[in-house]
Amino acid sequence: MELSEVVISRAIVERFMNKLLSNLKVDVAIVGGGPSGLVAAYYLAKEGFKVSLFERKLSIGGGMWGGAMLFNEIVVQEMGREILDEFDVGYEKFQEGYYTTDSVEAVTTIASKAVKAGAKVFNGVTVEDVVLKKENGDYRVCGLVINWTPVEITGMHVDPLTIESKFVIDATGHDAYVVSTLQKKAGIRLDTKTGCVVGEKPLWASVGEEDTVKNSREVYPGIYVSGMAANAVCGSHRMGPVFGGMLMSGKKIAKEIAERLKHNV
Ligand code: 48H
Ligand code: FE2
Repeated sequence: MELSEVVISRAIVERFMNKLLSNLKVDVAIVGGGPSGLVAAYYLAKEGFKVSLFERKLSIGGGMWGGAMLFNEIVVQEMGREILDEFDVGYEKFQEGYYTTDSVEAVTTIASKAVKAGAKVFNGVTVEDVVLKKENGDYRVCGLVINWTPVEITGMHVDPLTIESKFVIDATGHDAYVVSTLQKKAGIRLDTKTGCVVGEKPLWASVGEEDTVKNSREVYPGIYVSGMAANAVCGSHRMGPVFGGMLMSGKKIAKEIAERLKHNV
């Protein structure tokens, strides 16, 4: 069969436009395709909710690809082991309570499960802002402001598009980009001990890991933080290359958001 270049182009344009059109209004819009964002996407999509995930880079996986100092192995402690089992990620016991997994296997397996569960990933897309509106007298985050990453990189003055969502998850890692931008621009009070983005503390594996899960919550109406962004916003430690907390963080907020969506609260 003689291939038609026009058909190939039309197929891509039409399919992409349909995908984008059907994701302009979603239940949950996730910013960042690192481990916490991907795990949250999986559990929410599996429950049947409409989930889209926006990732600035071409690849999803965030800080998990490189293991530690490019040694592409990661450690998952007892806390995250149930998620490795649920996702069927292979791992080996190193010693009591410490498991290791190949970081490439972890990223590809978790990402594949999230996509197969129905989460739609838009890569190469940067979230530059949120939609903030007054509803019944109170402000609430109601969606995302998106643009192509190359537009951001080149600094071209091109206006963005918007996504409407019932909940937003800031899973942008150390920068906590979405919540930081919201606080800077809107001057609002976050649900943290200072009312602001408190900032990340130096490395302490145990405390950082426990806190990542505790801090994964709604910090302003309509917006949750997960993973490293949760510790950056709430002011706790980084933890180094141990990933149980990242995985459990995504699962925790997915469960909370799913309950709220089910009961419409
Ligand atoms: C679209 C964006 C934007 C934006 C950023 O950093 P991540 O892997 O995030 P987590 O929290 O799931 O995992 C953290 C983990 O990787 C880590 O860094 C650990 C455990 N560190 C410990 C330590 O001591 O250092 O992924 C965040 C993703 C990335 O892929 C970014 O490209 C993406 O979010 N992102 N996407 N719009 N504005 N900002
Ligand atoms: Fe990190």
